[in-house]
Amino acid sequence: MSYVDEVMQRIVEKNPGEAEFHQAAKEVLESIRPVIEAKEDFYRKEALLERITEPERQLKFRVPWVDDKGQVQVNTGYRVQFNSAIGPYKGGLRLHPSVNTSIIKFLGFEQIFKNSLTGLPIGGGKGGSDFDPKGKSDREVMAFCQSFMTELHKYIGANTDVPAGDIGTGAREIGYMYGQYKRLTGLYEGVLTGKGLTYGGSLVRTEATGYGLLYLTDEMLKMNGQDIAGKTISVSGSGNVAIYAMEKAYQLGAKPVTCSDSTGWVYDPEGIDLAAVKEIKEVKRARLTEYKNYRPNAEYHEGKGVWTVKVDIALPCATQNELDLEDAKTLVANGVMAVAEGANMPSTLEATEYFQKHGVLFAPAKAANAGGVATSALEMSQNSERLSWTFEEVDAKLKDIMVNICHNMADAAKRYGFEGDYVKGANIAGFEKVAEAMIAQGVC
Ligand code: NDP
Ligand code: 2IT
Repeated sequence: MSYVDEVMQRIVEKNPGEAEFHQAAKEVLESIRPVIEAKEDFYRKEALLERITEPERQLKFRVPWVDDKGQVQVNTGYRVQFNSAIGPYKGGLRLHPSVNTSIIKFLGFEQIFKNSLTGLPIGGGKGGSDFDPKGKSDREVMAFCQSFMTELHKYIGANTDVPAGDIGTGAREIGYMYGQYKRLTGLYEGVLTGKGLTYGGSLVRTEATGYGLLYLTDEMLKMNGQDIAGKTISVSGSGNVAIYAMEKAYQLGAKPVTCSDSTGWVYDPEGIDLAAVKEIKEVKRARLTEYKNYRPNAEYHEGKGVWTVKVDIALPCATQNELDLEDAKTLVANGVMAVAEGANMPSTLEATEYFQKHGVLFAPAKAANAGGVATSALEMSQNSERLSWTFEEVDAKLKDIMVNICHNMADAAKRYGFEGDYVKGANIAGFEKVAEAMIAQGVC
């Protein structure tokens, strides 16, 4: 059996029931197969694939807190420190009831290659909890965050592991966690990113993932002789990534016509009213059902459905496996020309293959959404030098990074004879740097 197949089989056996982790590992291992097979004996002897798919450390801990009724609640906290070959562990904290070991491991594994693609010195990690911030009071969220950090602070630091936001973790949660870290350690350091601007945050970090997604999409279209201006876009989600993806889409002359949350979705043929979505989601923390109050002529539907709308470009920005084979078939039948993933692993493997077989330009998550973590790394740089850069400076760096990622993924695919296969290209380019660093550092 080939080394890649052998390791894939071992991953499934050693990590039973971890479907999301298997899926993420399979995509990466299949993509880098040509790199491994070119030097199979060498990689096998180094056990490089066994090492890179085994987290350096996995933490799982109890998070007790008291709700507004005086009832004690218990959640599970996670931090997977996956790979530190090229820098301190870096990656977000997801707060969502679905969080489990498999989800945190898939996210941490993806983060290794994404962070490598940014060209910045950051390793891969991820964490979170099955705590659901939805419907909780600010005091309850603070109680949870303080308890979560009371355990987590022992394992993180500005030079060891730097968490950030993800689903359910925004500026409010990062603030509460930062305060608790500072209180417990006495350190005022860049241990978290996505901080508020008054205490070490970076301009553009809030917008970075969505803006970066559009910078990369724009460049991918240009590389293929197309222009983003005038295109219609379907977006899923209405959180941090979705909102700033829509904002940059408008700035580039495109028109987003859909967005969604876990209860329903909106189709607004005139273009999504971004100010309304910001108010509903960022200020009121409410449901998209309210969108009708702002735009009576827009359609609101319960459940799932953004991928049924005819558009030129689809940007999944909600969660993993939200776009399956049936959705891909509908999008292709409706003439979609490009898909770029704002969320992590939003397309199933079958959907991804279908897009690629049907000539759709497809930018995988680890390239397309790397702008968030890249700007987090820029926040770390500013914290280290105790200076803050202007909006224009950070935005220009972000754009540069996304354009570079776009060309690197295209070039790596071409080098191995898979021109236009950006999934292979992104995985290969991300892998090469980490593998070289791991080998140079010996058996560790
Ligand atoms: P937010 O919590 O701000 O928003 C998430 C959005 O997705 C909400 O609209 C939410 O709806 C929806 N959503 C989440 N889970 C589900 C689900 N199971 N089913 C349906 N809808 C769901 O998170 P972000 O915008 O930060 O993250 C979105 C995606 O982008 C995630 O995959 C994340 O890992 C990825 N990402 C985020 C980065 C960042 O910097 N924030 C960087 C790179 C990637 P509802 O509110 O109803 O739950
Ligand atoms: O998935 C991701 O890249 C993030 N949630 C952002 C991580 C970070 O450290 O900014």
